[in-house]
Amino acid sequence: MLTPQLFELRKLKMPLVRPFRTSFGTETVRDVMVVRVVTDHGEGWGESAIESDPLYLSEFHDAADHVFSDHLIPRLFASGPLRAEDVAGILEPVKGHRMAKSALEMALLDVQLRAERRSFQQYIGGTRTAVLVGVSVGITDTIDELVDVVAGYVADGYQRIKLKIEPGFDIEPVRRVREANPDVMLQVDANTAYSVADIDHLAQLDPFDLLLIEQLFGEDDFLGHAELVKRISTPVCLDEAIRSLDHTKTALALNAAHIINIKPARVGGYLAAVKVHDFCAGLGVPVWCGGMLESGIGRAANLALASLSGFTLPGDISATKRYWSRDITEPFELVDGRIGVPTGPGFGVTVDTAFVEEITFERRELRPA
Ligand code: OSB
Ligand code: MG
Repeated sequence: MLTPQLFELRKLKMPLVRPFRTSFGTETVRDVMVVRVVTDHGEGWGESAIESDPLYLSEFHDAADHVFSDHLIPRLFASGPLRAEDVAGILEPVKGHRMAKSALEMALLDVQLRAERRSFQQYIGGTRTAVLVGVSVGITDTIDELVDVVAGYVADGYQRIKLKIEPGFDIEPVRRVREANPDVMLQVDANTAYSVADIDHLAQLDPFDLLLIEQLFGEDDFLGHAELVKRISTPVCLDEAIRSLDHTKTALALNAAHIINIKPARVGGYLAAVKVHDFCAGLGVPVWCGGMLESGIGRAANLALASLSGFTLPGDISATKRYWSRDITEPFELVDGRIGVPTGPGFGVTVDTAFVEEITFERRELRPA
């Protein structure tokens, strides 16, 4: 059992090596929110994956500041000695805020597994030593630029490319990238930028042999996606819609998706993510691990998660140099299109605390009242 003594919340400024443009905005410098917990059994790190603005999902940094200090962390302090497995239940009375909850559970899982000298991969029963990964490519000013950027990633060894699309940047970019890369595994992600009125237009993507199309419509539009499934031959995948195991069950019961993108933070944590994986595996539904442009902390955990056998499609878990010129942990490298799964205790990475201190622009400490 662990007794948390201190939660330290930090926001870090991390410049991306290349601006990342999606249908909801462009990021050039990412504000990364990390949590360090100190307990009677040592300390651990978690990452929230929350964005600065509520443009991907409703959670955003200023709201997280408030919910961490006034609602979530006080409940953990008040609960008495706990295990990481108890966190979701303790925080359950607080509605939503799943990414914030995930960061806290993650930090405590890290402590607990380090104390037990077990890796997160061992704990969840992941089997692969390295996982096949892809790269998520942002919208560019011109299609020529997109083709060049994709060529660079293919030259790096990525076998799966995801293109961000939006109205006005969809069929032609996909056509050109497919022509230049006939054998690459190709998929697209709209981050909710379309509506059911666009289905006939989007069906023009069918000839390009896409692995999947991700979240075309609104996060709550299960019926719209079910309509899409009927009218398009490309497999349909959901991202923003999948905020819990219940959302997953709903999506699959309504035939609103063939494939599920599992983002641990979005479903409330890594333990919930394993449950979504298990449920999908039981139905033979393919899943893959999404990414939130995480630092090495989140990426380490995502690699272990993606080593579970049901993750049959490549994840958005790219090598460090695709995101950062310098990360806050040791870097991850791509070898033959794969990245090795960390094997050390906890999430298996060492946080460079001096560098973290250098790039911190906000730091708060929360202690028991
Ligand atoms: O929709 O998958 C998404 C990044 C931020 C928010 C949403 C998404 C993404 C990505 C990045 O596509 C994937 C990655 O981390 O490599
Ligand atoms: Mg997505």
